[in-house]
Amino acid sequence: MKEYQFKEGFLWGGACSAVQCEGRSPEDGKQDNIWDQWYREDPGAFYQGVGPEVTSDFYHNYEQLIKMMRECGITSFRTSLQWARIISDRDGTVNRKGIGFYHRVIDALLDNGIEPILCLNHFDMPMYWMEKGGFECRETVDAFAAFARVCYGEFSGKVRRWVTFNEPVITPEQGYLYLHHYPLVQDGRRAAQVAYYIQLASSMAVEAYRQMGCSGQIGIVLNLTPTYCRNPEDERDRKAAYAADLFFNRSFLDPSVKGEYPADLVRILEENQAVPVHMEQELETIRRNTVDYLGVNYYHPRRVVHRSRPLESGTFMPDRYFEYYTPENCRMNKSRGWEIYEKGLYDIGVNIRDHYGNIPWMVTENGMGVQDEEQFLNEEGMVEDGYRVEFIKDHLRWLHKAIEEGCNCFGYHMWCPFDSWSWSNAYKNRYGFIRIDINDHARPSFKRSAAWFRRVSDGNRFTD
Ligand code: IFM
Repeated sequence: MKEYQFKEGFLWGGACSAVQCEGRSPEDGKQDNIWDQWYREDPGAFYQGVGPEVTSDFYHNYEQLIKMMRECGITSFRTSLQWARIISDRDGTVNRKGIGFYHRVIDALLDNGIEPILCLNHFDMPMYWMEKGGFECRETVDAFAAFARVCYGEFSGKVRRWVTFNEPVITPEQGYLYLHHYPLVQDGRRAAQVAYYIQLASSMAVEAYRQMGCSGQIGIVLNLTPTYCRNPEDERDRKAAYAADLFFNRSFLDPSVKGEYPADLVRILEENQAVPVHMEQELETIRRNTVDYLGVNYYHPRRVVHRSRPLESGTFMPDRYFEYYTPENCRMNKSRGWEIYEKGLYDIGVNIRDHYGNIPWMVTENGMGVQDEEQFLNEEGMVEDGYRVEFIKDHLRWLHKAIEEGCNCFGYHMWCPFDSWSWSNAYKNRYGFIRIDINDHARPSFKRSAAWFRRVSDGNRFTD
């Protein structure tokens, strides 16, 4: 039997986002965000027509869920602050009731011995800014920095770890290229502008944190997806992987950690007349305001090969430079259609160690979404999710090896401690240690994996 021991103080916990757990709950004056709007326009776009109305009902049920999370061994929890719950309009009017809700959540977390980690943006653009163009509009960037200041002013006395954006690449990628998120646009140039303004907004939020003299740490959460090419002997395949890495990993990793965009990414954007509108002073803000730490969301690798024929597309798409392929015999999480490749986590750690100054980082999301979990209910009504325990162990082994080899990882968070709503997939895939019955939100229940995670967290170790 092998024992995997983690260092004292290693963070064991979980993450969710405001929209995915709170429910719309507009009774405190929350304004609509893009998810509320999209659901109103097209409920059929959401799995089984389930929209953001109720989600896990955390807004009403947070005390119970927080207590249950602690019982699962969760000692730190990341959620996000909904911009549209805290700020009511484009004039920046602060909604005291929204602020009050987040104070109550933070206090409940602290009372239960859970460290809160707050994220300022998790895909939840308020409609009052979307109407102006969202992150295509420079004014939105200033408004985001102002929102960040309000949040630090209110909560930084209680919260020591902050995150500017969760998975910032998702907005340009899914909202402006691949038609999976609102506003469902396909335009490479607009995507590049949105990506640049989100990076600027993140850097300005870091700047504000330091200007206000907050004494904790501020980071960014990136969904780093290690990119592997089919044939490393083939230069065309290596180039394909290099380009995909530039678009989907380094577009935020380099400016956030090094303060600079990769020269080759800039060259590709120039070749495609897709360089965003920018000012020298903004680039200076990005240069000067790099993050204190990095959050890494890891689910699956990216497998690419060189293009066999040119992409036929009216607009500039990153896919001009590569094609996807699925290796034979790879293991898949069939519910999600995502490859399971645990070593990717180790490769990420080594890359951060060797190319990004070994900046402190933590796994901010990892997890296994499983469809139709009802089939695993035992006679007592508990989900027997041994597959989840195996999934986590397989990833932790590689993480442990990375740490033994000098990688500076300080924590591991699961997505998500309780079942949560997932964008257009709604409640299709379940991730939690705690099951949410969407017909009876008041009766969440533990899955088998909950007790296992509690033992890992209590002992700071697990055994094979
Ligand atoms: O639900 C999402 C989350 O919002 C961001 N990371 C991946 C999760 C699972 O798909």
